[in-house]
Amino acid sequence: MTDAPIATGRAGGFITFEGGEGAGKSTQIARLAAWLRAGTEGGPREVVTTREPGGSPRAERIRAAVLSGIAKPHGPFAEALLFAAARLDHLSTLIRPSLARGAVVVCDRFSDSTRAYQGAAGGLEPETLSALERVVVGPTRPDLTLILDLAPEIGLARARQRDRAAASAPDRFEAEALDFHQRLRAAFRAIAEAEPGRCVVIDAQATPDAVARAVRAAVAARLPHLAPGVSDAA
Ligand code: T5A
Repeated sequence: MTDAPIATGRAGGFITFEGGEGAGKSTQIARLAAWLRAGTEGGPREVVTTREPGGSPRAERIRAAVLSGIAKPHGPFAEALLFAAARLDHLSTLIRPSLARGAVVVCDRFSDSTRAYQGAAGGLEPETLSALERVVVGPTRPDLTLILDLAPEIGLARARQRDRAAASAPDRFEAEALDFHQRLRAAFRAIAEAEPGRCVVIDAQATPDAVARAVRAAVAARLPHLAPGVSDAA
């Protein structure tokens, strides 16, 4: 994979969050969106927060099926195809139209998750995933990817605590063994190392406030046209 150009000339921008289970992506996306919505001298900015798998009605139906584990017996290639089908719909119905009207799109997971989960941890060859990514994602690649890096033991403990509080069971991937999650962490770090122009690794073990500051600093440095006037605003 080649490194992506930053600040592609879009008025808005496409920002993705990646990382292992319970790394704090949802928490940080809500905080970043609030900061970005503060806008610039031109007034408040449109910020679209979304997630994968899902983000559009058809893709949410695929999400429910995949995370129930229904496709697991078919293997990682079948699962990658289902994530790709969800992504196709998400891109065409939400992400591309939002970017086209100048919004900032902040997405909880994107194609790096397929590379890490179905590729590095699941065993699918990188060439297969590159081909899939080329046809599904095409030119709509993220301007910035924030990789929340955390020891999987800590992330899984956070996710389990949250699941217990919500009385819900671990999903298809949370239920995988620890070595699967260790391969994921290594895979996300490798993606960041291979594409430093697009990716920033953030230490996700710090407090939510400290992580939020690091996220805002990365956005301000990489996509300065998106930074509100006061870069450390809450
Ligand atoms: N998947 C996805 C694939 O296999 N291939 C693909 O192509 C794609 C797109 C999606 C699953 O699908 C897989 C990956 C996933 O397994 P999901 O439900 O969306 O499933 O799960 P995740 O994306 O992993 O998200 P989680 O909801 O599990 O975790 P988050 O969003 O990273 O974490 P968050 O913010 O919910 O925080 C977890 C808990 O920790 C606390 C929060 O309050 C919360 O209780 N917390 C912190 N605690 C201490 N310190 C901090 N800094 C904290 N930040 C948050």
